[in-house]
Amino acid sequence: MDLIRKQFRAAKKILITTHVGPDADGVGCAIALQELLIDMGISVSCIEILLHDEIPENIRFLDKRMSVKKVVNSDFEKFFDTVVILDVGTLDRIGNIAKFVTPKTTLIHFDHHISREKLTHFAMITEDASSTAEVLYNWIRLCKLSVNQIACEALYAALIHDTGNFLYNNVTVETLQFAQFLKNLHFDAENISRRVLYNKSFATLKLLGIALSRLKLSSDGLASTYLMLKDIEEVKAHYNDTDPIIEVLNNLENAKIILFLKEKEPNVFKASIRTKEYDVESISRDFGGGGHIKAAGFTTSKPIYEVVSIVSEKFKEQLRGKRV
Ligand SMILES: [Mn+2]
Repeated sequence: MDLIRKQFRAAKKILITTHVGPDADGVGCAIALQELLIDMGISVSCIEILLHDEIPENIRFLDKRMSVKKVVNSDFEKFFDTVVILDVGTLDRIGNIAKFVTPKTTLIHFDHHISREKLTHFAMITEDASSTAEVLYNWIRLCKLSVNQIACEALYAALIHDTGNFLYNNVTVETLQFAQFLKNLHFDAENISRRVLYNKSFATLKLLGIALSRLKLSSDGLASTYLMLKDIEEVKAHYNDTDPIIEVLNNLENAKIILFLKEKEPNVFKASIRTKEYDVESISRDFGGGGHIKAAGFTTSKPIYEVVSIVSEKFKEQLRGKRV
C-alpha cells in the first residue's frame, strides 16, 4: 500500500477531486489529503483541489488555505499527471473533472462505495467503512503519517457527516478507533459538529415554521407538507434553504412515510420522500423519480392533493403486505 505514497512522491502535478454535489466526506478528505501531502514534503503549488461544483457553504470553514475551487474553463488548459478521486466510485460522478483523466493519468482512488468498475491500480476501497475518511485513516496508519490540525478537523467533519454524528449503524469499532485517534489530536469537536450538521440559516428555520404549520399526519402514518414559491419569496430565501427541512420532518414520531413537496417552478413540485421501514424508492419510481429504498424523490406537475392521494394509495398497498 506504500505504493500509493510512492506514486504521490513521483507525481509532478496532482489534482484532488470528489463527486458532484460534494459533501463533507469528499471535501473533508480532499482538504485532509492535501495537508498530508504537504507534510510529506510535496509543494502546495503541485496540488490543486478542483470540484465540479462550488464547496457547500457549511463546510467552507474547513478550507483554511482556500484551495477548494469549482472548476472553470481556463482550468482545462492545465495538465495533471496524477488525479485522486475521493468518495466516488465512477468517473461519470465527478462531472466536468473527468476531462482531466486521460489514458496517461495515474489515478488514485480512496473510497467506501460499492465499486462496480475497477478504475485504477492505486486504490484503497473498503466498502463497509463508515466514510472515505475512515479509509484515508487506514492509509495514514499504514504509512505512519502525521495529521495536522487542518487535516484533523477536515477528517472529523467527514466522519460525523457520513455517520450522522455517530448515529448510523455504519459506526464500527474501527470507526470509533478512528474517532479516538482524532480526539487525541485536540480540536473543538462540538464546533465542527454544529457547523457541519446542525446550524441552519434564518431562512431555513422560517421556512421550516411554515412547513410545520401545514404538516398533516394520517391515521396510517403518512406525514405530508409543502412549501410554495411565494413562501420562499416571502422570507427572501434561496431554494437551497429548503434542503435541510426534510431531515427535520424525518424525526416525526409515528410517521411511517414523510412526503415533502416544494414548488420549484409555478405548479411544478419537487418531492422528497423518506421512511424508516418501507420502500419509498418504488413509490418515487412510479412518478419517474428514484433514489434509495429509504430516501427518494421525484418531480411532478400534479397538484398537491393528487400527489398526496397517489402516495397514500401506494403506501397502503405496502401496508397490506409488501412490507420491506
Ligand atoms: Mn462518503
